[in-house]
Amino acid sequence: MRVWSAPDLPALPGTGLPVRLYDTATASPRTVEPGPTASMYVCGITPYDATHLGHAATYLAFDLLNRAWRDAGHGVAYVQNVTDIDDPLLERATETGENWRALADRETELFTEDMAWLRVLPPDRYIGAVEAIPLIVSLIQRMESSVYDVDGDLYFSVRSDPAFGSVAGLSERQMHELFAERGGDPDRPGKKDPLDPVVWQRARPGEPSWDSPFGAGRPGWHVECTAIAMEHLGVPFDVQGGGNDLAFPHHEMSASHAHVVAGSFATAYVHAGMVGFDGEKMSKSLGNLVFVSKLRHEGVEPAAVRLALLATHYRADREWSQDVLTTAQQRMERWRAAAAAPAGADASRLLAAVRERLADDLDSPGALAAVDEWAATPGADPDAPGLATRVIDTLLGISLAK
Ligand code: 5CA
Ligand code: ZN
Repeated sequence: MRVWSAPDLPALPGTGLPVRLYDTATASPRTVEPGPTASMYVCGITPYDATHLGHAATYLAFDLLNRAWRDAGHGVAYVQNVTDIDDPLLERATETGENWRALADRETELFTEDMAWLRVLPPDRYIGAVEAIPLIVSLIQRMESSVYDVDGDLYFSVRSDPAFGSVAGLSERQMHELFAERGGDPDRPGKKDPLDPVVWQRARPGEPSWDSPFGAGRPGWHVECTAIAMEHLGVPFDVQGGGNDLAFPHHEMSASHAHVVAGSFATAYVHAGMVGFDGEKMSKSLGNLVFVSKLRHEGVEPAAVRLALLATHYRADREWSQDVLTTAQQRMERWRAAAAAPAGADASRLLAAVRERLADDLDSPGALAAVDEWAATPGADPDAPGLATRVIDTLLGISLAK
């Protein structure tokens, strides 16, 4: 897939701190200690509708991590997928009469434009499920005795992985509820365990399919991310990321698929909170979406959208509203005024404070408060506005230039 262009990262003096992240699997904050190259896999979109502010918030969270790791002196190997073949995409294409491939291409293109507009650092590898089918097929072959056939569909036996359940840490009851809610088929007769997910779905009439040693069909969802992450990062890699709606079943299943062939998957599982609107999770099925492209076309500044989303900690569920945006716009004007002044308060203290806040589980509200304080403090240092502008740009991705 074609990736979007990277924003500039102005150089900063010194280096950032090791980053502590809250890991869902251990239910605790821990310092992830990557090697020279930190590696992260962030689940990409299912391209059947435009990027909404919930998607944007999740990708911004991992953009902060990417920036913090680079600032700490690491290279970053960043892989993202596009789920360009899956039930919701085919259902939408059928509803609207559009070709599924055309729909996926159009929405993927829109997403990349939205990400570039928001100054999100692009992944190094941006891989569609369809182009990954050969990888997925060979992974399923390596899963051997963990995979079984139900009327031509291949399922993964969750009980073949002794570590199954270790990512999301949920009770059996919670797992059953979420599996049914999020695309699973617990009641299908012939399955060994109600939680077993499909890894290869045989061809259905009217649906696209690809040849494989298991017959014509298409890949399951979880195995897509396992295959792409294993091929393009190798295991273990440092961080598996996404919104908290992916912890179970998606990240649990993806990890289990990898466990049975390679013994490991990600070192830490990091999850962003859900963005809501009108009191509900922003979701395609609820139809309560605020699209990034709509704000973009209305002439809203990307810096204000970033600032609005970063004003809340990435792990917190939150509500989007016009007020949240207005508050961010006012804040940005205060920052702009301070950055345009001929002199200001010592910005090396600001740099240290922003680094310290980001290293603490990407505490963006704390980092923003440090900028507020800098902007409100008078000072005589002529280098301060320039350095502060670079700190805000490189570490927070917010360009104060109009
Ligand atoms: N293609 C799969 C992942 S492999 C998928 O979940 N696609 S998605 O388009 O539904 O979501 C893309 C990303 O946005 C996921 O990380 C998801 O957790 C996140 N996301 C979806 N809705 C919201 C929301 N309302 N708030 C925050 N993040 C969200
Ligand atoms: Zn995924």
